[in-house]
Amino acid sequence: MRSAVTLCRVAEAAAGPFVFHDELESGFRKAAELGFDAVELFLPGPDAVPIADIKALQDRHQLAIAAVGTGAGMVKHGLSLTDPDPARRAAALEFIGSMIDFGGALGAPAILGSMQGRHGGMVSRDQAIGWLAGALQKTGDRAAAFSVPFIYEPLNRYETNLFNHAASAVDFLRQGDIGNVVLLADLFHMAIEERDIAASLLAMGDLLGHVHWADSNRQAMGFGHTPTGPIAAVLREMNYRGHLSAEVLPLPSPDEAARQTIASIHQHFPAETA
Ligand code: LER
Ligand code: MN
Repeated sequence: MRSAVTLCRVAEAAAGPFVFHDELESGFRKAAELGFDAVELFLPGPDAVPIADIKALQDRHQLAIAAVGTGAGMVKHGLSLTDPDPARRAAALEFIGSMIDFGGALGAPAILGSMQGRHGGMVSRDQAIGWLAGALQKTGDRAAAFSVPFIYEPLNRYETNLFNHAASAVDFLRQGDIGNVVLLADLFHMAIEERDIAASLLAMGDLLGHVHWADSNRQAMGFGHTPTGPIAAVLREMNYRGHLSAEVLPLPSPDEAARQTIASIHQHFPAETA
């Protein structure tokens, strides 16, 4: 289990659930000072920051890249994998592919969150899920070239109507024969949708690949009312080795959100973080 904190440089996501929004140099420095193992990057696109610059920051601050988000494709360009227009779907897949290549060069997986889109209007549920499955087969293959998985994130009902629950996402990946794709457990979305977060994590089994370590109100873990003890216990029982990444609102300030995140990880994983 490794700790990570989010760094966002997407202007359209300035009010989003990311801890540090200032220059990458500052975000890397703060992450390192607070003792994080890694940073998760939310950038405008694959060419926003040269890979060599990111590697230099990693070397200077001794931080891994936990994952890279693809949501800029949605918030900047309005792209989604379930758009009724085939040209827009193709553009969405190409944007995600370029982010897989960008992350891959840094040894990091890419995440599909908001770019999964939703069904409705001209698009039936079966149609949207078929497009999503086809896209995930391709993104899983593309990520495999870098020996990293591709990460699919179920979201709460206000952000998608495709998959809101761990169990249905697990069935979807297993039945669709979708290889090299793992699931992201965002504990904020799960606090809205799941009956029992710990049981749902357990049901993900070896498909659990990444965790957004966020409390019920999307603040740092410990600032809301999610019962963290049973969640940490189940992650230990599963021998979870991925990241706990703080994709949370920068409240009451970015520094305090980051400090609380690290404190909660030390509190719940004393042996792993000793
Ligand atoms: C992205 O990780 C996420 O959790 C979604 O809510 C997109 O905003
Ligand atoms: Mn998330």
